[in-house]
Amino acid sequence: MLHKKPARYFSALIGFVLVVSSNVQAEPAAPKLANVAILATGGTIAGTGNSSTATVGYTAATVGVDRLIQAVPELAKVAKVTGEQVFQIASENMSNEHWLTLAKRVNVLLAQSNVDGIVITHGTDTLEETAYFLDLVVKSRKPVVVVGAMRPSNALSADGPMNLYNAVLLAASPEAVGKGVLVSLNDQIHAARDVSKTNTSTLDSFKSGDLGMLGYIQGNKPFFYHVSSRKHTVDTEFDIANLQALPQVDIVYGYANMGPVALNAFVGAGAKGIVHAGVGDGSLSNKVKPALIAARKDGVLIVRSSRVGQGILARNGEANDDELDFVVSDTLNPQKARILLMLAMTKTSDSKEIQRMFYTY
Ligand code: DAS
Repeated sequence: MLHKKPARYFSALIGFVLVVSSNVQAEPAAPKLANVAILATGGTIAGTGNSSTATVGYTAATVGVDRLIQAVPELAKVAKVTGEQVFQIASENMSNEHWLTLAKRVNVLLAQSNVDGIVITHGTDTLEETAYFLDLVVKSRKPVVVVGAMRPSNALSADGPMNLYNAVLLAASPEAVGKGVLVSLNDQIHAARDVSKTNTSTLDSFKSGDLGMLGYIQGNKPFFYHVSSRKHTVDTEFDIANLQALPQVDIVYGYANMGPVALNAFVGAGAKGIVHAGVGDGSLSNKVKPALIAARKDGVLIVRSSRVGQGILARNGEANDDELDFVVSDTLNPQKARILLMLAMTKTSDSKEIQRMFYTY
């Protein structure tokens, strides 16, 4: 009888183990984190003030990319990040050469299978310009997010750490793939084409005006409500891979009593294109119009834009663009019209072709 008992107990034990093991769920494997490369260029997000309440009059571009990353250990929960100090400048000093270097580096990294997205930390002063330039020349659908801060890194309630966290989270998210270059500050997601810095110092400075932002970042997730209707990244005709320089394009600012001096100085200094940031719907004063016509006759490309900042610049509205052979900027502000005109001129000098580009990007 005894020898039968062990067999009975043994089969019961086997049964028990089988029941338990079938109910024990294997720990779900931790989700694979995306690889996000952080390219640092300087700016306030890397700035320091001489006190925690100094939100103006601080020094930009003093904190290196490794310290920016160390300051936000939570980044490790949303992505596997690497850091690279591409520049360390206040962004008012950003140049065409910086843009070409940065864009080429971005395209090299995005072509690598071990890079899933890129975050660029940047000063806020020209952030919208760098973002739009990249929007036109990055040749990948992988997310590229440009981020800055309105307060220096050591300020009370500095916005940089959370902006950086959100930017990395966004760059690591599948929802951001194929959306073009994005700008994220203040829990918001903006398209590079339409966002501008609209306030000299407040946290909500970056806005997309009438055309609207794309969405929010909330509770560690991006929420998109719109997509840009204009072509960008892999769908553009621009390629800077072998470009060593961009054509010289300058902006003349419109105001009451404006004269032709600035315009003539730019043309005299070799500008190949002029963006006229006119009053209202791009109106041309009687003092400036002859100089613009003369510049056009000398082969300088002229784009009529507006200092107003919102709205469509109507072709043949305030000037007979067909007769004058001018281009209009559509809804691009002057600083972004300059960027598109520079890239357009790497492809053609035909004003009708360039006008098509302003209605495409
Ligand atoms: N000088 C500003 C710049 O680097 C500081 C900033 O706002 O980022 O753009």
